[in-house]
Amino acid sequence: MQLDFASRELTIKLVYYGPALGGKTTNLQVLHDASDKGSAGRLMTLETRDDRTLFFDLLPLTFRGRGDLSIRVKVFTVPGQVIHASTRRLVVQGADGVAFIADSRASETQHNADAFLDLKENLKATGLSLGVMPLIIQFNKRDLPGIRGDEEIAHLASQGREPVYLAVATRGEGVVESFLGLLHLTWSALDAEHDLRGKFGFDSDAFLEDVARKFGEKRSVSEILATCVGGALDVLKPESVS
Ligand SMILES: Nc1nc2c(ncn2[C@@H]2O[C@H](COP(=O)(O)OP(=O)(O)OP(=O)(O)O)[C@@H](O)[C@H]2O)c(=O)[nH]1
Ligand SMILES: [Mg+2]
Repeated sequence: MQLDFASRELTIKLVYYGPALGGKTTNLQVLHDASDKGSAGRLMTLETRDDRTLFFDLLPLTFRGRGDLSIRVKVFTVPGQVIHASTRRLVVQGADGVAFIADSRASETQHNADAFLDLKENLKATGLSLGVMPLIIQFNKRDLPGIRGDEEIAHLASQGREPVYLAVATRGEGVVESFLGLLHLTWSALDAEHDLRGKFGFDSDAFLEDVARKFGEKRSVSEILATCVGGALDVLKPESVS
């Protein structure tokens, strides 16, 4: 998080992490297309000819909070291919929250697990810990054959504290839900740490409602957040994690 007192601008960094071809770039494209044009900046992507992310993607979003604080959210993706290990470490540096985009196909289970371990190690290398990082998990590609069933995912979700969302990113399903789940968790963690509400009178519930409207959502934020299939949406305080 960066706070510029002079311009009353707060910047947070969210990172989409996960195995190669899981759908991270697709998530950002959907967010870019769904958001109103006043909020989203240009989506920057750097890809090879076969659409693989080479360095990272960046989607800058700006929201005017109620009061005079403006919030910038920089959403990054890492390149999932194994060879880009050092780039992932650079991109994840200073992350305030992480969305892990998993591939739902049973055949990809090992790739998901490898990428999750890679996330954990890269966070550790940059002085961050997965234990206190606001994190959501998205099981993407629910439209494909050979996926792990809803029950299996619900069972997995019930064992962890991270909110889990199901998605078909190519159809835009579950994408805004995952993003709002992540923003909610990240915001709550920052508020608990820095008392943004006390210092700026910043109303995070109203902020999230505003963000949902910017994505053309008609549902309330609590309805959207409740689409997660497991995990907890309340925030662990850093001191409660050993
Ligand atoms: N069927 C299906 N295909 C998807 C879905 N989401 C993404 N894809 C496709 O999967 C491929 C990879 O998607 P990307 O978004 O480029 O994946 P990525 O995670 O950014 O991949 P890297 O940049 O290599 O890490 C593309 O052809 C997408 O169209 C989905 O929900 N269902
Ligand atoms: Mg990509």
